[in-house]
Amino acid sequence: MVNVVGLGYIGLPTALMLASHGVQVVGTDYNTQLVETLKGGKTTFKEDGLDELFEQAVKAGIQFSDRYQETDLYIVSVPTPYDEKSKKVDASYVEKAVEAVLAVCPKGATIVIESTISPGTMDRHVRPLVTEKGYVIGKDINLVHAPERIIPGNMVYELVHNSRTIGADDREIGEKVKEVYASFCQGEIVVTDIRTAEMTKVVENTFRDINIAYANELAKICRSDNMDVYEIIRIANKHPRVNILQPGPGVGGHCISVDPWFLVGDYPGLANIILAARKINDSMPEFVLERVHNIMKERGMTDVGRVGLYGLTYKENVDDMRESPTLQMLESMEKHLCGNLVKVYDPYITGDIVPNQYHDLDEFLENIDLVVLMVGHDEIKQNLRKLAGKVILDTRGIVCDMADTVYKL
Ligand code: SAJ
Repeated sequence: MVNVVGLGYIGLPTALMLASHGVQVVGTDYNTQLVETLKGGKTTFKEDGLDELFEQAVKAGIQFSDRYQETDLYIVSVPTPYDEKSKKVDASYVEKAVEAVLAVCPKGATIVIESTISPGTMDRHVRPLVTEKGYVIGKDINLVHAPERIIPGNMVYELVHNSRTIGADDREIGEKVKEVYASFCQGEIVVTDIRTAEMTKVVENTFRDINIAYANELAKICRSDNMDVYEIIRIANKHPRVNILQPGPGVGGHCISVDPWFLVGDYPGLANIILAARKINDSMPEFVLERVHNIMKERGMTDVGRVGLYGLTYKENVDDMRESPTLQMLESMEKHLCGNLVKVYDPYITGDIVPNQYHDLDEFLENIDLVVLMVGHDEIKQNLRKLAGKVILDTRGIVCDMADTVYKL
């Protein structure tokens, strides 16, 4: 039996996937409300294919509990934020989860950490917890790091088809854990050591952050000299060895905007491009705000209350608002004392999160003159005609219209 600890964005789909492929699974989370929701037959976030997977897993007998189970294999998937001050990984959730597991697990158990951790986290934060209990690592308890790679919006597909990394002290244990993942994973599963697995995961997300920062810097350069950054990236990407990502209003989510900080925190003075990229991406919400200000000035608009932000989530077609550029922009607006005036709408956010939030696209559009497209949800892509007559600031490059009412980043 596998006890999956932490039933969030990664733990839940992983638990469901294992269960629906014949593995006996108990999913544990200390959030009793979340466990009750799952027991009541409902998933806790929206994701393509997740409800279907949930149904299959329930049929296969998955169980949910707020208790840690006594078993021989644990998969820990809890948040790893970064410490605001030191920029280093905040491993406290991982530590608490491992402590809870160690309190119940039998000797010989394997603890797999799936959460993203910076290189050396296992050595500094996890191994001491095991040895303090008097256990010998590799004999009484085995430690493994198997970072996930799935992208929100396409998680279910990627769980099955992506390649995976398994980091283990001991090759044999690595191979055993590989077998468990191979129950559903059709991609290549590479077995390596723990530190390599830790570093590889952080390196992957940092690569994407740097690439997006390059696109964002190009957007600023092109804006300053009246060039079309989208057209330039489109043409440059026809080169067989060039693949520049897209500029946007900032980098959100709990991965790409967080993981590079681990390297900055752990290797100050060495992580220079990485730090610069973080700063560029973090500057984007303020850059969009400046664009709004300039467009309003150019068009003689004075009422911030007629400005609407479309999209609250950190990216398209997900309901996740963590580190969302829109929320960062609203924070900036608050500093300029206009944060509570602007109107906001997102089809994925049903609760009331910010002031002047609408829950109907038509009603939202009726009440604004300038719409800032912060997120390219399919909903707006399918309803672009509804924007007729509005001034549009498109931060996602989704509007092809060349009218003089359409502004790009
Ligand atoms: N973004 C851009 N321009 C782009 C692509 C993305 O501005 O061209 C923005 C998005 O709008 C969003 C942010 O970047 O705000 C991050 O979104 P994302 O879709 O690039 O990535 P995440 O954070 O949803 O998921 C990433 C993925 N990592 C990589 O692609 C290297 C995923 O595979 C990881 O599993 C995930 O992080 C994670 O959990 O670590």
